[in-house]
Amino acid sequence: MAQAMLGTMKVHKLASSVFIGATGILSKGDFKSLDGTDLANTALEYAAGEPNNANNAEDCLAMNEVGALEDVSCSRLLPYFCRKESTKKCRVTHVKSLCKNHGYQWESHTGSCYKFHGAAKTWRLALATCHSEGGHLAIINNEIESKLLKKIYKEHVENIDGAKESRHALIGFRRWDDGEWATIHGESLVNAGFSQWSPSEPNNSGGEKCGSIHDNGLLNDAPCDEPFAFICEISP
Ligand code: 2F8
Ligand code: CA
Repeated sequence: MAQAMLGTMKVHKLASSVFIGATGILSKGDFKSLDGTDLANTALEYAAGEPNNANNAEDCLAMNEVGALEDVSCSRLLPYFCRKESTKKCRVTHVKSLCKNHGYQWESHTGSCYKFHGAAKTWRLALATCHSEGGHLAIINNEIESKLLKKIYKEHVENIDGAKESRHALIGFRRWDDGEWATIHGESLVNAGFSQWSPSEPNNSGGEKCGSIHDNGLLNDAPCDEPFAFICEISP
């Protein structure tokens, strides 16, 4: 993998480092890949003196032009690589194994798997938690998925711990700076396939820019900085 990345960097004449899919955002210094693999147990080659957590502000990993790793600030602007499994069959196999490893439940009706996190977190930390498991905050793409998440919510409501309010759980949409509500993948709610707000929502009660699912399966706007339960999804 690293060799292929180095080859691509050469072709594109990238002299600087590139971000790789691993961070220590959730637990400082414990670098994990985006699918949750603990990098402490992996043979990695760091550049000399790295990781050094300079200014106590380096929670992301980058690879330099000779293939060695260094920790860098997540706020830096660097090139990056994306990877997508090549065939649908291959992606499904990969996803099913991720789901199993991280305690997600596979749902044939939607072709995704889901995990209800009862230990409440703010929207941003919930987003990072789903990413660390190889998933994303759940996105509702149709009524079937809304009903399914409502059912999952009901099954786990008793496990909610530390939430500001337990009648809703955070999912993957928010109001962006242009004022529009869109999913974490940048699609409008209508284009994503589900835009039904719960009655009287969004009500921006006390400043609410983050998305949640109400216990009736419909959408709510919720405060970004208060802890709530949340639902992650892994999809092929
Ligand atoms: O469902 C109505 C209302 O419920 C809560 O406010 C009492 C939610 N806020 C929090 O949970 C902090 C609102 O988002 C929701 O509109
Ligand atoms: Ca609201």
